[in-house]
Amino acid sequence: MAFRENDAHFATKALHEGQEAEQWESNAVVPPISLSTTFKQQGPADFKKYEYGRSGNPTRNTLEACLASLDGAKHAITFSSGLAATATITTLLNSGDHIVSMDDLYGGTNRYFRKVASRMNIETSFVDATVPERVAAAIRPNTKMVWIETPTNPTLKIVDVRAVADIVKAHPGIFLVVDNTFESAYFQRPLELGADIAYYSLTKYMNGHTDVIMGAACTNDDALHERLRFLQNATGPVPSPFDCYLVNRSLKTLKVRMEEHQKNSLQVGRWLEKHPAIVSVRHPGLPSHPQHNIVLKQCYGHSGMISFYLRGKLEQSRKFLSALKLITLAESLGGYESLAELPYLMTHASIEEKERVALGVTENLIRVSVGLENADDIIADLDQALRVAVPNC
Ligand code: P1T
Repeated sequence: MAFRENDAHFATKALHEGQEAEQWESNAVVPPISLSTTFKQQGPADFKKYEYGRSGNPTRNTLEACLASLDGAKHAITFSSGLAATATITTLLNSGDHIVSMDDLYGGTNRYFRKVASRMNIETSFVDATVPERVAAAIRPNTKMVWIETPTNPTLKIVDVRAVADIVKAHPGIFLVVDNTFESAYFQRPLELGADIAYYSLTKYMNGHTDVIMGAACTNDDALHERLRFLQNATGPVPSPFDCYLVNRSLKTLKVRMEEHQKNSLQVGRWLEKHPAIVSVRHPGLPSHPQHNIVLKQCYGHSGMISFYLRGKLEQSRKFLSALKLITLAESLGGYESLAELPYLMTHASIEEKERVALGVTENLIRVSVGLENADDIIADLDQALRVAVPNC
C-alpha cells in the first residue's frame, strides 16, 4: 500500500501565498524584513493596518498568511517558540479546567502541563491516546482541551486523529490540538482530520535550518484565533521579524526538503532493520511499524524521524552516540543536518524515570533526525558507531 496523494498545489502555495509584491511600496518580490516596532498614525488611534510591533508586523503577517494556506486554515498565528505557543493556547483555559493529553509527548510539553499549568489549577490527565477510547474515558465535565502529538516524540507512536476528533466533537466546548511538529504541514494536515488547532514547533521541519526558535497555531475557528491574538498581545510572546523572514524563506523549500528527508530516512530505516546490533526500529513509513495502516490513512508521507532500540544498555548508547562523526549528537530535529540523541537523558529527562521507562523511553532508545546528507554517508557513520558500541555484532 502507498501513502495518500498529496496536494498537487502545495509547492505553489508555499512559494506565493501571502507573498504578493504589490503589498509593498517597493514591489519587492522577496518580502522585506520590517524592523520598525511602531507605525505612524494619521490621527490618535487612526492607523492603517499596523499600530505596534507586538500586535502585528508586516513580515510576520506574510509568514502567517503562507502558513495558514499550507494547512488549509483560515488563520495562523506565530509565537516566539513552540512552548510559547503551548503556553498561550493553555491560557485559553481557566482555573479549574481540565486537559486530556497524551502520556507520550515532547518532554517540554509534559513539563509545562505538569509543572506550570497545574499551578494555575489546570489539571491534566495523561492517557494513551493510541487507544481513542481512553481519551473518551478521561473526559470530565470540566475538560476544555484535548492535546495530542502524532507521531509522538520520541517513540513515534501514532494517534488516529479522526477517531479522537470524533470523540472531541461529541463534547461541545472542548477543542482538539494536534502537535504536527514531526510531520510538518507537507506530510500531515490535522485540520483536514478534524482537529481545531494544528500546532507547530516551527523550530523543526517547517524552518528546517536549525537557526530559528518559533511556534505556530493554525485554525479555521474565528473565535479561537481571535482569543489567541488577544492573549498573545496581552502576554507578549511574539517572534522577531528577522526570524519570521527566515521561516517564510524556508517554507519555499519545505516540499523538496521533506521528500528528501523521507527518502533518506526510509533507506536508513531499512538498513537499521537488518542490523544485528539493533533490537527494533520505529519508522512510521515502514510496514514494520505497528500502526503503519493509520499512517497510510492520515499522512501523505513520513519525515526523517526514526527511533531504534540498540542492543545493550546505557553504556552502549553512550558509546554509540559519542562515536558518531557525521551525525551530530544534539537535541532538536528537523534541520538539514542529521542529529542523534538519547531521549532518556536528554529531551525527556524531565519525565519521571518510572514513567519514561513505561513509555519505552529507555536507556537504549536512540532518536535520529535523518538529514539531507547522502544516505550512504549517514549509513556508513551509523555502521562505524554501532561497531564501536556493540563490538561483537
Ligand atoms: O523548542 P520549541 O520551539 O519551544 O518547541 C517545543 C516542541 C514542541 N513539540 C514538539 C513535538 C517538539 O519536539 C518540541 C521541541 N523538541 C525538541 C527540542 C526535541 O529535541 O525534541
